[in-house]
Amino acid sequence: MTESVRNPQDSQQPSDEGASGLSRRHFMAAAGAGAGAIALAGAVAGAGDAEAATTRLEPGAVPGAPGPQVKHGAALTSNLGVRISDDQNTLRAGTRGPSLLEDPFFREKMMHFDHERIPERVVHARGAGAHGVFELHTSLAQYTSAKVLTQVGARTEVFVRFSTVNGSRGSADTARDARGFATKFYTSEGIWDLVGNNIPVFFIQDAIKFPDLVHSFKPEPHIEVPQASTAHDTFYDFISLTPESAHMLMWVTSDRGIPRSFRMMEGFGIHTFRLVDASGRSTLVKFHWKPRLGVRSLVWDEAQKLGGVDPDFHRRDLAEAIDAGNFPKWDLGVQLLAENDVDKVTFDVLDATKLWPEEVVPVQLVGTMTLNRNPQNYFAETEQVAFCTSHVVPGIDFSDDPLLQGRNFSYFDTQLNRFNGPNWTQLPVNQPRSPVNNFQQDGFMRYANRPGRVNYEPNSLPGGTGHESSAAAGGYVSYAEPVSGTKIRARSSTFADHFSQATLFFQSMTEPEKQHIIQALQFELGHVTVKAVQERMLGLLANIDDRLVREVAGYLGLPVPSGSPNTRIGTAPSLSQERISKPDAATRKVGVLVAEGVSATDVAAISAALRRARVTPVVVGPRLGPIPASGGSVTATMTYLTSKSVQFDALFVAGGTASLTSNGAAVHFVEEAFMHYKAIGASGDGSAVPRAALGSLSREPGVVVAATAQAAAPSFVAAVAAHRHWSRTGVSRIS
Ligand code: HDD
Repeated sequence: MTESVRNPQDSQQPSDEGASGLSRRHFMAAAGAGAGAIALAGAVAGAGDAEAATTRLEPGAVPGAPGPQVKHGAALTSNLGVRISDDQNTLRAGTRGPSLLEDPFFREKMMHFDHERIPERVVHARGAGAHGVFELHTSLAQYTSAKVLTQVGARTEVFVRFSTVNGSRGSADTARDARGFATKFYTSEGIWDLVGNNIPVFFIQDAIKFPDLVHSFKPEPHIEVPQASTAHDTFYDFISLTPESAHMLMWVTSDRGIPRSFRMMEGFGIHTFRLVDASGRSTLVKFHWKPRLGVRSLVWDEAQKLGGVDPDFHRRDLAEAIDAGNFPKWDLGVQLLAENDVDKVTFDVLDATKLWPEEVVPVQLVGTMTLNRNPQNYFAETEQVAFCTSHVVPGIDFSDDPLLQGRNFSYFDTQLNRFNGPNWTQLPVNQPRSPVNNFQQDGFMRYANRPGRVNYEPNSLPGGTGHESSAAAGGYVSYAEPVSGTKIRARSSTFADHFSQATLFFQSMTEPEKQHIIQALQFELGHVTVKAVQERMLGLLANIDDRLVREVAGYLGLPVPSGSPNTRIGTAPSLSQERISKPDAATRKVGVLVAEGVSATDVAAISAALRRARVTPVVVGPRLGPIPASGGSVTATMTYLTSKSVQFDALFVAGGTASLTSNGAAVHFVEEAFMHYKAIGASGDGSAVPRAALGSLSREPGVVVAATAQAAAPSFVAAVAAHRHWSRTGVSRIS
């Protein structure tokens, strides 16, 4: 192809189809040709049958893995497969002359780079994902025809994406926020997306308020501040004027808003859905994910520091756990309510700001999800995965929850924005594992194209396949819900109680959990600069709990308004993560602090005891590599410079390290871990370090000291399993 250097003054600017010849059209044609093998696999095999023109992967391809269609050879090539002879220098007129516009390799590379980003998700931009499998152990055949919920023992492939809601893609994992918990089930009957959060209720009742809610919590638009934080005027202006948000506000300001790990969060489908059986009978359902590791959180000071020390804390934690074979597991639970029983509960089942207390409607566990494979390519899998609440399979249907109804529109729409067209269902991570067959065609980046002349239904010409399926043959039939009504913009009066469940939640917390909510609101409202907003927020809190509003108002230096909390609502212990989580040390990370002269025996003994409890010990030393020790040497993989206490669940100071008392960073490790209520262990003269850091407090709960590491190990592991030691008395003095 002949090319010429264009004069930059030339009025005819080089276009996409300009001088280089590497036009957009070429790329699309190339994508179509290169991908033909997968696109046609089903068509060729199944010509004339109902599976023609499917988008299934080639046999042997890793489902969801990036680019099974791209052959990666050893030689560098252009996207068109031309081998590259020099990837270090642009083509230029003489070694010191100007670059030539003709250079097709430079232009292709730069054009591609310039277009690398797709729009980040407007919410839930920052996330981490993993592949896994869901296995059903208890059939729900009595309620639904969905095979994923009825075929006991069937293993359904899943992809899960966890996320924060507020921050942009590069923000920190540990911000205070709800966490997204979205699961894509690749069922034998098509894709089912359960797009939930780690909190069982939502801020608003009607989807029409979602853009306002999101605008209010995102950075304020004039100077785009603050990032990934709700602690600012506009959010509380909106919340204080939106009393239906009171319940979710309690959850976000509780420990649930700062999880220790994605692996230690519950997940909730939130809305009421329907299970529909083969005869068309509907049962209302709420979906739950119960983590096998219990529900655990960070403390706020730690979460903030982690935002700087390790903004990737949660994403790293998930990937490392899976790499280490510590596959996180969740049990899938359902709460079932007969359609006729909706009047027997005190809340409206269509109101997403309400939960069904487990004490009222028990959760039945029906299956287990295991995440066992990390993505191979973040962009191809975690970024390109596209969830839609409207992705359901036969036997699962929607309720009339106005938030869910609005979501069913929004997710399709947002994927069009993210992928610039409707063909995102052909991306490997989004492809159903069941056959696809219809006459939709063309559009940006379509690569699985149907061969032949028939592209409509009904048809009779050769090559035209595709028939409708009855419910008995697996066709999706919507629940035949009788619907009638006056066209109206109004909410049911049964949506009006905004505070009872907020009070129920607060009252159900343990004392430390209550304190954390109070402190979180002191922090959040302490950042609000408009007094009227603070006052309105106090008015809202006054309707939740007397002590809550008193302590927050006192902190803000404002009068306590009167309210009328529903104190007779009682408690629901299932809402308290402290009450529902059993002690468990498994998969935690412990920093073992060493110095020159440390006892190698102690380091070996504590490391072995921790590993037996499935805890990962990490040796932290004054420098990396071998550290001379008494009885040999130990290897430090982190240092007092490259790590901070917040990266560990607990610390152990091995014997032979008394010299660390003069190492300010090491002493600070212990001081800070204590302030974050973490287990601290020490053996031999290593106990000098907690003494130097904590003084008389070194006898507080969760501080374990013994002559040898072997002697300290059982109590120390138990202290790690307790996760945090809230009954410490000296924490506020240190902080
Ligand atoms: Fe949403 C993303 C969860 C209400 C509109 N949402 C998104 C994700 C999760 C949730 C987990 C990220 C999915 C992923 O990892 O790709 N959203 C929820 C929950 C809600 C909720 C649990 C309340 C019960 N969302 C909600 C409403 C609307 C949206 C009311 C609009 C009417 N959500 C979106 C969106 C997003 C999204 C704009 C942004 C990126 C995306 O969809 O794929 O469409």
